[in-house]
Amino acid sequence: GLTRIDHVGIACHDLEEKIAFYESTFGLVVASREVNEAQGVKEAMLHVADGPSGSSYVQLLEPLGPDTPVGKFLAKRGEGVHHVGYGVDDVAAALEAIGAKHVRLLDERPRHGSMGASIAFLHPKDVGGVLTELVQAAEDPRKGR
Ligand code: V0V
Ligand code: CO
Repeated sequence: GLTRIDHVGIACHDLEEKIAFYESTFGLVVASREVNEAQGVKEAMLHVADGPSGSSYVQLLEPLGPDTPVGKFLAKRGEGVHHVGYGVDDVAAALEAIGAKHVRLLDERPRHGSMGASIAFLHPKDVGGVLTELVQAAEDPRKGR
């Protein structure tokens, strides 16, 4: 099952500007910055809290181009919440279980996510309009960071 809210993904035009906003407004601290070519994003994870099953973050997302998931989202809807990422212990097992429930999987098998995690997305049209991500944290880096 789901073990925590791992992150809330927020689409923005200017990553550096939004990082500065979250730092100065909420006092959050950047835990990681990455470019993920396969996902078409430049992203930052800002640490929010640690819990018994791992940490939670705000993920700020800037598109690498207009023809990417976040680029298309920004053109259509503007800046705002793009997806919710839930923690799972085993993303492959979660995909199998959820795929059997008539929820379309955008990823048949796990892909590379932020901070070494294994991730997979579920179609927003099958989750009440919410793009949903499953996140299996890397063993070492994410827990208790
Ligand atoms: C699109 N739609 C959304 C949505 N994006 N609804 C809710 N939340 C979103 N984020 C709606 C859109 O309004 C359309 O509905 C419909 O889905 C089809 O959208 P589209 O604009 O035609 O775009 P598509 O179909 O080409 O692509 C949409 C999907 C795509 C969701 C399939 O964005 C995707 O595969 N996303 C998964 C990968 C991703 O998002 N990567 C970036 C984050 P109407 O208007 O027809 O009703 S990477 C990340 O989080 C990482 C690395 C990490 O956490 O580690
Ligand atoms: Co994400």
